[in-house]
Amino acid sequence: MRVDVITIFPELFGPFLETSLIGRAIRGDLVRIDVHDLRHWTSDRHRTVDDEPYGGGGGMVMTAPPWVSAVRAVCGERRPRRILLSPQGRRLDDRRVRSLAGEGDLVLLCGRYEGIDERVRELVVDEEISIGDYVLSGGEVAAMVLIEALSRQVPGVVGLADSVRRESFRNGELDFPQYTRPREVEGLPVPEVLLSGDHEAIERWRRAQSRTRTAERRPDLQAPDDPTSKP
Ligand code: 9WO
Repeated sequence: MRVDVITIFPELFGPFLETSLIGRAIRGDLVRIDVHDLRHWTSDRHRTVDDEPYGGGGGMVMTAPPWVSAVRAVCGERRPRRILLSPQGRRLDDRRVRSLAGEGDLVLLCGRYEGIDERVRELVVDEEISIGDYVLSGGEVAAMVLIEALSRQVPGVVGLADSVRRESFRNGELDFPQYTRPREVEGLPVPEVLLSGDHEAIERWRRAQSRTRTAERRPDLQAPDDPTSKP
């Protein structure tokens, strides 16, 4: 997988791309992530990327020319999917993550200020994605969310034990409760069944917990392999 990110704050991505799972994936050439400074594609002395909105109303809007030049330069001869992170986008979920992971190359556009000139969308954006219904100060953190979720779908990035555990979410169910040592925390014990050594009983308990939790907390999640669930 290859991802190019365009932002006016490339330094935000440094530690994120060096740390843990993603750092290892990049060093192992499983994913390639290049971060580009939008200001590189400005031509004035102050490297300006924003201007006042036509029609007034205050705030600043990102100007189209640097974006158009940057996206075209980063794409070169390639035809990557060009994604703008914004609250106006389609909501990201597990299904979309997996389908994007199969897309191949992506270019992520991270906006700032009060918005981006609409012609950027018309000229160099294929799709807008939101990670949730809230406004951030820019698209960078949303891009990191997308990169992290996508990287986990690349074969070899996540270990086997974890990838098996992930199946529960793929089936549309939440994780069961987890416990580790010590046996007791401030009077709270570990459920007896987990200490029993009865692996079938443990599996049944975990499934029941997952089901109850999903029904209580996220009734909107479907469980396609559960014949008692709604269509
Ligand atoms: C800022 C603002 C301030 C006053 C009134 C309205 C306003 N809208 C915005 C705004 O949407 N700014 C955006 C900041 C411009 C594009 C990049 N920014 C952004 C992306 N904020 N939040 C996201 C985002 C991206 C993905 N998923 C959730 C939020």
